[in-house]
Formats: sequence, structure tokens, C-alpha cells
Amino acid sequence: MRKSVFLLMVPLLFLYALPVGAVEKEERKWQDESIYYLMVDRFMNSSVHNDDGVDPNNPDAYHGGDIQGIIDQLDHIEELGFSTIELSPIMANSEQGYHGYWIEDFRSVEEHFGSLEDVKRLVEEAHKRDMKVMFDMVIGHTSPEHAWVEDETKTQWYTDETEEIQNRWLKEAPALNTDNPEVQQYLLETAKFWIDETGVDAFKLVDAAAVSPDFIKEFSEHVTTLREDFFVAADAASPAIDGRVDVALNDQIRKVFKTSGQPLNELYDIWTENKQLYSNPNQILHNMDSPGNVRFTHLTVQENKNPITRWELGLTYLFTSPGIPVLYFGSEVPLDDGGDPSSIPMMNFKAGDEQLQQRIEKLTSMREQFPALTRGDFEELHNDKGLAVFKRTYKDQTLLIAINNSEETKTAELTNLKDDQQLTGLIQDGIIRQSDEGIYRLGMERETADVFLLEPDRGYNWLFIGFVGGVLTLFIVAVTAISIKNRKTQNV
Ligand SMILES: [Ca+2]
Ligand SMILES: [Ca+2]
Repeated sequence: MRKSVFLLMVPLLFLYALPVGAVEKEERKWQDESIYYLMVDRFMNSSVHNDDGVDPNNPDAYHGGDIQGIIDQLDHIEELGFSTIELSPIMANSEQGYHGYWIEDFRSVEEHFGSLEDVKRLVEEAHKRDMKVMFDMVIGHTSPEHAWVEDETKTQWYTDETEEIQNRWLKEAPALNTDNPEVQQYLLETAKFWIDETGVDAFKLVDAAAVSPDFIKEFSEHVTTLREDFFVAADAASPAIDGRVDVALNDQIRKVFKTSGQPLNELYDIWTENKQLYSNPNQILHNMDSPGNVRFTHLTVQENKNPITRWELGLTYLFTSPGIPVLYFGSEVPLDDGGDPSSIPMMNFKAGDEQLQQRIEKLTSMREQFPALTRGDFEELHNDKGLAVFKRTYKDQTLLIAINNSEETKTAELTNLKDDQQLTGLIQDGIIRQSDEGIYRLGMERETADVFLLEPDRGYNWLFIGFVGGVLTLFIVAVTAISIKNRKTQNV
């Protein structure tokens, strides 16, 4: 019987590797971090022993999430590539204070979340994975049920000033008099307490707008005397420190990326302003979702857009522009709150969108690999009708970020780059070479974004072509040899 020779497909070899940047690994700075921000009560419920009064059907009640739950899900956060975890306030809160804003005791852990021992373990587990931990701390208000409210010796600890409070959880809360030296002393000692007891790496001061910039500065300086690399951020612009949530920028990012066809010019304008306002504008915290806001996913759905496409564009900007990107938990699903920010369901770890999570992993790993994305200067090369190209350079490393937010294919003709280079796409794997006229023509399909590494033109990849050619030749030789041998066997 004649044996058939099967034609085998030569497996296509995708030799995929990110090109190595020219910059040596340096000591980590806060601006190199990528932050995953979670609400403790709504993340993961691992212990039923602290579920007293928990009611998942009541949006205002505790839903059972706890510190052990975060420890159990560190893999999830690590797989997405985040280097820092930010926790909603963990301090003891009043009934229905699931969000952590109604602090009854600044120096104990909310009993629904676990113990101080649990928190210490969480920080240790995170550190083992080379991740840092940031605590949110409400600094300008307390719970109406805080013992100080009824304490006659502490009447000066509160102020009667009734500023317009934006945060819906703080509207009814009494305002602390943070100009009072006793209150200041208490808060500084509280910072020391958490650093000493848990090993935490950073605080984000919530409600910072209610506190004088002088005290925020003092607070920030105080913690750095305790630990040099400690980082303090504020949830509002404060002239006192560089680390703060850039609300104006965040609003702009949400507005620009929620639907296609919108220009990207204002994003760069905000950067130009920030550069003048802050000594290190790379320490701003920027996000697309945060507690209290309607989820970005819902904004895109309202515009009849594909949320995944919109998230991919927005996140590419967020993770490659100056500042520390913060992803609010559930964005990776992506969660739609139906337009009601008070709807905060438990995190669903099984529902994640594969494509979106891959984009997040790609972006976090690029920030690890290319310091130009976290430390480089930021220059606009092209910004016209929805296509923007930004350049980031750090030492010998240059990357370009291209975002086409328009509804048609667009091309940027770049003439002010070094000669004889190539632009290697890190997301879509394309290569762009300089034309004979000296132009780099960067074409982007509608609603796509990519990051390009500028590197010397390598010509055709002869090593790869040679390798594939060699494998093919060997294959043909082997098949011929086998068929000759078979024929001989048959003839015998
Ligand atoms: Ca629990
Ligand atoms: Ca409580």
C-alpha cells in the first residue's frame, strides 16, 4: 500500500518580543507606579465572620468585602500588572459607612473589614509581590457619631464653617478644624500610627479641599521624616504638594473619549498648564473612573458606542501621558452602573472582558519596560481633527503615542524626527519607515491607538527571513528523503 505524504503546514513562527529600550533600570519613583483603586467593602468577601448586618440587597449597607478578600485577590491585581493598590478608607466607620468616609475612630480598622493584623498581613503580602499600598484617609470631616462631637473638651476640634461640600457622603458630616494645632497633632500622630503598625507606603488625603494648604504641606513633610520614600497625594488640587488627583484633566479625558469624532487638543493644553503650576507634574493622579462619578462605561453606552473600543483609547492615553494612572476597580469588567454612581455592586471576577484586560496588561507592562512613558518629557507632534501624536523622550529612549479618535482613517506626516529610524508598533506590531522624502507617514485606522518605539531602521529582518528559509529547506529535504526511502521499500 502506498503511503501518502502529508503536506504539513510549516507553523508560522511569531517571534514576539518587545524591543529592549536603551535605558537602564533605575530606582523606582512614585511617578513610575500604576495604581489599582478598590473599595474594600465591594471588592471581595472572604470572611463571613465579619458579616454582621451585611445586606447585599441594600445599596447603602455593608456588602461584606474585607481585607482578607483583597489578600485572596492579589493575583488578579498583579496579573493586570499594577504596582500599587489604593484602598478606600479602612478606618472604623459608622453604620452604613461601607465607603469609609464616616470615620468614628482614626486609629482602628472597621470591624466589617477585619483587624489591624489583617491589614498588616495585606501590606506584607503586597510587598512580597513588589507592590506598594496606599491608604485613603478622610482628613477634613468625621462621622456625626464620632465621640469628639459630644466631647466638651473638644468643641474647638470642629468648625462651624459650612463650605459647599461636593462629596455626597460628606454633606452631613461635621467639619474638623484642621487649623487647630491639637487636631493637627492628632492627624500627624495618626499618620505615624498607620506607618508604624502596617508598613503602608502612601496616603491619599480625601476631602483635602477642606484643609489649609499649609497643613497639607506639613503633613506631607512630616511623613517623609518618618520614611523618606513615603508619598502623599490629595484628592483635590492643593498648591502645597505635587501629588493630587487632577479633576480637570480627568473630566476632560472622560469627555473626549466617551465618544468618537472629538478633538484631542484640550488634553495637551491641560498638560501645558500643569507644567507651569507644579514642580513635578508627573506626580498627578489621573483616572477615568472614581467613586462618586457615573462610570465611564455608562457614558459610552449613552453615546451608543462600543465601551471596549472607547476604554482602549482612553486607557492608552491615561497610561502613556505624564502622571500616575489610576484604574478604579470594575473598569476591567467593564462595569456599567446604569448612570447611578451609588450603585456599586460587588466586583465580579469572572466577568472580565478578555480584550480590555489584555490592553490593560499591555499598558502596565509598557510602563515597566519603557521609562520614557513614566519619566520622559511630553511633546505634541500632531493634533488635527481627532488624530493626535505625542512624543516622549527620556535619555536615549523615544516613544510616540498615536491616538485616532476620529471616525475615519487618518495619517500624520511627521518630518521632525531623526533620520533613518523606524517606528515599531508595540500594540499592533506594525513598522513605519522613513520615506525617500524624509517623512514618516503614520496612518491610523478609525478609533485606534498605538505606541511606537523609535529605533534605528533595521531594514528587512534578515535573521528572521533566514531562519524561516532554513526551516523550510530542512522540511523539503526531510520530506524528499522520506518519500525516496518509502519508494525503495515498496520496490523491494
Ligand atoms: Ca466579610
Ligand atoms: Ca463600624
